[in-house]
Amino acid sequence: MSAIAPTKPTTYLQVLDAEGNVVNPSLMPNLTDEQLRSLMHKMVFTRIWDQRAIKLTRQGRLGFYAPVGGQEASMIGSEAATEKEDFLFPSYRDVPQSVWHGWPLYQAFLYSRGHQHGGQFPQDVHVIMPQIIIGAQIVQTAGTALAFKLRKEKRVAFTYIGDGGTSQGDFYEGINFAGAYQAPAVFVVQNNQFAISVPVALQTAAETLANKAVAAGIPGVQVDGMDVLAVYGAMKQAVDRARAGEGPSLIETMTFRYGPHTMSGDDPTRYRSKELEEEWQKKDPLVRFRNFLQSKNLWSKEDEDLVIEEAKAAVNDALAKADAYQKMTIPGLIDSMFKTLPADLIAQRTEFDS
Ligand SMILES: Cc1ncc(C[n+]2csc(CCOP(=O)(O)OP(=O)(O)O)c2C)c(N)n1
Repeated sequence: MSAIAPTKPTTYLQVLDAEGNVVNPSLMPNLTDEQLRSLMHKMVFTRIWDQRAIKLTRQGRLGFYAPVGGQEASMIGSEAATEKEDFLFPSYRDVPQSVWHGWPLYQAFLYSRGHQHGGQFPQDVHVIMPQIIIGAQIVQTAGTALAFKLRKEKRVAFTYIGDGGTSQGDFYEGINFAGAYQAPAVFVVQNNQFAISVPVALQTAAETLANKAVAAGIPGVQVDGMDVLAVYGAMKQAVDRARAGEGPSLIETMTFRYGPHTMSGDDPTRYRSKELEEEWQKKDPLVRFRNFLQSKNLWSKEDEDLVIEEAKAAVNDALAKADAYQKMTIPGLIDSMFKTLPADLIAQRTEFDS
């Protein structure tokens, strides 16, 4: 026997197969029919708005946008297992979780356009502006979770990072800190297999990204990220553990983004094969969950059509509200930064006004 052995393989959780059959009944989360329908509602809504957002970006009506198609189960299943009081630290792709956690859609559109009001969250919405700096949100989550622990608040801080982000120093720093202080945090690694164009195999020699939790002394689990029930179940356990004072967890969701990295110019056909894309499209989270719900008479074509109409109307309303929102001005930007303006900014503002 060699004294130096490879890392232990990670546990992999799956509830539904690609056709929507239950393959692991013991992992089935405890959800009411209404909660099951709500997961489907949110996934369909998100798919429609994502498709619309892609078109709007092409028309120049939105600014920065990172497509989410394919990742709905990973995003919706995880956010649905949290409470409103829990604090979300999203990254640029995590707009759906932020909206389902309370961020008004029109503000997400303003954020996409670079308007400062997009990031001025309502007081009771516990979400911070999506992070662009890869990994910074992991450290912020660990710190916020520790604050909840010190204040004896039964709240959880949760966050998302991509596969590529787990190569960043902040990732190791944050999960280590959370582990050391047993802070109530949940870290979701959405492994969509590419960091822009770089595949996971070029990022790390780790067998799985969930295994990275081992060094931080926290539990790590790998989940079928195209299976909303598996994601929900894993997240619920992690959130419950954190709230009960049992410390942080890391969840790696195996998923795939169908679109480009962002709408700002990359072409996935230059770094991904058609076969790989087709292979993952066969695992589509909406198809399998729709099959599952229909087999239980919990979803119909009429239900789906209603959500599609609702989503289209919501996007139109949000867009109209974003269009009508007061345009940003330089004095407005300066005034919004401080309660009392410092002298140098007063001077700059006066110079600008004159
Ligand atoms: C600190 C830092 N370095 C580099 C970048 C540029 N950058 C933006 S997205 C990205 C790749 C991220 O890939 P991944 O973490 O897998 O997330 P995904 O977008 O696939 O969900 C990089 C390198 C950045 N935003 N921040």
